[in-house]
Amino acid sequence: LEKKNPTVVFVLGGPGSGKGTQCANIVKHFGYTHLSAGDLLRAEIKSGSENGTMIQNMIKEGKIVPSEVTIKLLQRAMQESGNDKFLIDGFPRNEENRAAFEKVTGIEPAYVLYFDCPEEEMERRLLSRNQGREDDNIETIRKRFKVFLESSLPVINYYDAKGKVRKIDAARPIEEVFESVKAIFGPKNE
Ligand code: UP5
Ligand code: MG
Repeated sequence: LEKKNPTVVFVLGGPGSGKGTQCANIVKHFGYTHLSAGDLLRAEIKSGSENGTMIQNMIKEGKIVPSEVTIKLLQRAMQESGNDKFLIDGFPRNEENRAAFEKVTGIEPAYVLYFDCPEEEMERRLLSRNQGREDDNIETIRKRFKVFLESSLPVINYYDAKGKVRKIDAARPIEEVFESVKAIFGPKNE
């Protein structure tokens, strides 16, 4: 029965703001399952699926993959997890993503973590990440920043108007950022 009403927290913020890093910490302390939409899309490329080439091209250009593709991957991962508490990292990235997810799943997020970080800091982090991501080059990084400002920030504003955004200053050391995250998830859950 609980699985019909899962708890979902959207984890949003610009490229390199630290979403993945902080989600890993949250998982350890608070028993959530971490679903990175970007990781699921990259796994789909590697799996050799029929959508792989399309996804790869879109990621290289910093563009947002069609909702139905991403939502299918998220739904499958939620079902396979067996959990009922999810951090959905890097999704929804535009209004269409947001509306389609609500319509298809019937799920509204409990709240939205927003990792707020200046572009120059995010750029530094991405350029020194060195994990072989095809979108971690300066040309694609600039495109990702533009898409974030134009398409993803409006989603954050939408949830902010509903009182659901928990904004965190992400331009601090990892441990300090996590202290702020813990204050939101609540010591009672630790
Ligand atoms: N780092 C982290 N925190 C730090 C801190 N406080 N101080 C110093 N360094 C810190 O961190 C990035 C780097 O910074 C790491 O080296 C880390 O050690 C260091 P990370 O935690 O990986 O940041 P994150 O916000 O997760 O950055 P990421 O690059 O994953 O964000 P994006 O939003 O750009 O990437 P994502 O994987 O979500 O999406 C990639 C692409 O997939 C998109 O551009 C898009 O093309 C596509 N996509 C869709 O189309 N639809 C979706 O729904 C999702 C993705
Ligand atoms: Mg990430």
